[in-house]
Amino acid sequence: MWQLFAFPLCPFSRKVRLALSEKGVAYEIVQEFPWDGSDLFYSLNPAARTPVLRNEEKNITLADSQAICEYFEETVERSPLILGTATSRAEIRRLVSLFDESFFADVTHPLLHEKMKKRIVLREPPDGSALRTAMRLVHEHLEYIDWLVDTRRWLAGAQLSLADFAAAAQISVADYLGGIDWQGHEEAHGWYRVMKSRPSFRPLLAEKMDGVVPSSHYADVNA
Ligand SMILES: N[C@@H](CCC(=O)N[C@@H](CS)C(=O)NCC(=O)O)C(=O)O
Repeated sequence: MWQLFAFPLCPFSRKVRLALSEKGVAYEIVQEFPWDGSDLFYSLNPAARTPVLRNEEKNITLADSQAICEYFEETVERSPLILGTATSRAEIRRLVSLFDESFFADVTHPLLHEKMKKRIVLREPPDGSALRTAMRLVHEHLEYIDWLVDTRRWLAGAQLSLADFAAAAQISVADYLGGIDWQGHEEAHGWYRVMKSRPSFRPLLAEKMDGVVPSSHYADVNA
């Protein structure tokens, strides 16, 4: 059995959870907070970041969400998520990296820092100006998703892919933290509602992070 070392609001762990679930790979969660991790977690990933995936029987430890997703892409045939021609696969990887890096840096990380870490770890009030900047930048990312959805069936092209799950994972954390305003982003909103209603998404929407209350519409698949 795979064990995923993760905490509920880690967007990279969410991306892995969605991919594992789509591929039908069973796993159990070991709750781990990177800022207060166990000796085992730090020994498994000296970078001290979630997600880490461990299979003790097979003596396999994987770290970094993209390395983990690529591992299962290569070892599990069911539900390919990096698929199509070499050009299509390059486009999927480009978008995954855009959401993992730019969306995270512009939106998810500042929201996590101001609304989660300051609340439960640092015991400091959030910085309003950092939150306003994140709320401004989220519109630019949602505008780009509007454009993608307007011109393609799914974010990276004709097929559902890891790009959709990487984006939805980041958005779901931002939405939990009240950082998503869909006004003026009907296309992106419609796409996210479809993502949210997939069975793989359900366990994420049902889960809460201790000490951080989700936005009122977060778990509503119609909102
Ligand atoms: N590129 C890595 C990024 C992982 C990452 O940044 N994880 C965050 C949590 S969402 C973390 O562990 N940060 C360290 C900390 O908060 O102390 C991946 O895709 O897995």
